Amino acid sequence: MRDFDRFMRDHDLVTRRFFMRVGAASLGIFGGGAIQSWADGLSPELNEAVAKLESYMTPLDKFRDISRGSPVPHSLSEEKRIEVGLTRETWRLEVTADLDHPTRIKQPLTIADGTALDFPGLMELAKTHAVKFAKVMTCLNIGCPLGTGIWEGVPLKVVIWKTQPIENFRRVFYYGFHNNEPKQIFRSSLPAGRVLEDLYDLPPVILCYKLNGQWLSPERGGPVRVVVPEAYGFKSIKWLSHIVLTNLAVANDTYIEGNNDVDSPLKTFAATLSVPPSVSANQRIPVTGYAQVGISGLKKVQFWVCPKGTEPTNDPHFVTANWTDATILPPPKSGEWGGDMPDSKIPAGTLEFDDSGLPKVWPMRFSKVHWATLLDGLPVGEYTLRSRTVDEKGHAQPMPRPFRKSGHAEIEQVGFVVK
Ligand SMILES: Nc1nc2c(c(=O)[nH]1)N[C@H]1C(S)=C(S)[C@@H](COP(=O)(O)O)O[C@H]1N2
Ligand SMILES: [Mo]
Repeated sequence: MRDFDRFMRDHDLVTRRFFMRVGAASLGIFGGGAIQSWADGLSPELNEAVAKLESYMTPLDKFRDISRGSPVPHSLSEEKRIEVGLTRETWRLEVTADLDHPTRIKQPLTIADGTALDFPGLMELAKTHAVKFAKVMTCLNIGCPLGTGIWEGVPLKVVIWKTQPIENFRRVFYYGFHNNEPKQIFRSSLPAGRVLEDLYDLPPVILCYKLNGQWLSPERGGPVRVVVPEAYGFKSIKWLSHIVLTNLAVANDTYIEGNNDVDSPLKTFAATLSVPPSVSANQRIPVTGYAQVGISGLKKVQFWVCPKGTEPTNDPHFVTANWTDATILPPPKSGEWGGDMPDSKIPAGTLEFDDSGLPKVWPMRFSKVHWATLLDGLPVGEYTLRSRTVDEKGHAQPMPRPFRKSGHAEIEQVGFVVK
């Protein structure tokens, strides 16, 4: 479908525009140019592998699902979902003070006194406050991302201000429908400061009701879920029903019980998507992959090939290895973003995209990129290919983020054979 020549031509256009944009934006934290010389790095032999890459945005039915509950809330019948408030017509959100560590609020939003927020109320707020941003959803406990999309919602702070908090407000915790069984509650939390202000130029924490331009499905947590741009998936609570304002000063996420670092932001790492398992001697080898762009940004994706078993033993992170830069692919052209978005285009008004639907900075944080490279031909033997990232500050993976329970950031390795 998208042949190499067209791809190169499109890239050429995009890159020239990008050098200008990135130049203008280079004073921003993440504006530094991460674009490599695409034309130098890519050869026609990569055509097939690059053409086969997944679309940038994930089609809605390709998102992977991490859902607790018995039964899982999105498996309930339509009738039952209507009954328990999991449809846009019946959804209600309560915002109250924590009974144990109460925040003083003037106007709790409760079902009992008819003040709970309903979906039309949320849409009314959306008229003036809606935001959209790109984000890759990743589970802290799983290596690979679950899906990338444009998440749309109303900033959580807008709803919190409606309760008129007065004092003793240090944290927000929140949970969703849990089959009315306290044991099934899956709760997450954030400092009040993160919710009330968009720290470090982050997009706001949102009450999300659309993904890739379509109503949020029951599988993705609809009608409304929280989405926290810089966090792992467990902060983005699905089937949202309750927000609790508390004076508690520490995290109280359910995920703590799994020994997870619940304050940990999304990490940067690279992985391969296609490596031919077996090739002929001296034949060049096309390789493609993706990189997740976490809080520390992404400057480079690098690879290293060595004969199997010849790694240095005194260098666990392969700092001294002969790493070579791969080519980071440019953003898709308008109309080629995928993800079941109308016309395959980025919805108008998405944060960090310009009026023509191009990203202002590339790579984008909390998102992903694809990369590609063509390995030189090799003699017969077994080999190990490794890929890693170098972040915006020049730190190579996995440092300074090597702890598994703060999110996956390993150097990936894959084996292949030359025959
Ligand atoms: N209510 C509720 N929200 C939840 C979960 C859950 O089990 N219940 N799982 C969380 C976890 S651990 C992850 S990684 C993400 C996954 O989002 P997804 O299922 O849309 O891919 O949802 C989060 N939100
Ligand atoms: Mo997760």
